[in-house]
Amino acid sequence: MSESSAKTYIESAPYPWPWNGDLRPQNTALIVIDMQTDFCGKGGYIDLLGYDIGITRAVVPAIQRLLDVARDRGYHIFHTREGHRPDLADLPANKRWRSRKFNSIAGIGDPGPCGRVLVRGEPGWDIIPELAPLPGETIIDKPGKGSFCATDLDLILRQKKIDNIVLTGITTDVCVHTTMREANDRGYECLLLTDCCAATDPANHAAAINMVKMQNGVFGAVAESAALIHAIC
Ligand code: C5J
Repeated sequence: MSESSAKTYIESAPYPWPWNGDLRPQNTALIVIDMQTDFCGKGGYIDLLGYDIGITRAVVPAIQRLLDVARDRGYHIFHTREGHRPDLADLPANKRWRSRKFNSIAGIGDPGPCGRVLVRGEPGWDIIPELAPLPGETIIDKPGKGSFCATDLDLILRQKKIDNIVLTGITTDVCVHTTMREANDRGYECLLLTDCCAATDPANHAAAINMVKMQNGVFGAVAESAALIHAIC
């Protein structure tokens, strides 16, 4: 809704998004979650856990296309990185224990093929080159799955007067969903883009999408990126 008060809605489920039709670059952020080597690269954490990184990598072209359009139209762009301080002071003992228990090569904080797993500054922790942030885009470093926990994301969003959040990245059922739930509880209007997110298990991806749509959109709405691109171009 610009000065002219025109409303813009996206073809989405279970309702046309955003709820009030106020979709402007100024009040809308695109968040790209955890597109790091550790989650979609060879030798990264997810690869070491034995999951198929072909699934998490598959969303890269769709996110690239969306970023091109969102940048061109002047939308706020945020990127997140899951990772811990080099001294692991922010790594809960139970998170480390679980990561080691089910990963025979390297758990979180341990040396692996891409440096220490999920540790800030290590090669595996970095965002993949194809989706590298541009100067001026906001990067949120988070120790947890949600992007609001122990970060300044909420403060920055409120300073920029952002109401709407478009979620992309990996993984749908873990960091994307946790972030969406945290954002929704804080009053942000959320849209999850189904073709720009992936889970290590496709069934979990589908279930995570379904969960958003319950109760008339309990966490917001879902759409394909083409619907968003169509609406803002
Ligand atoms: C996980 C994430 N799956 N980015 N992190 O541990 O979803």
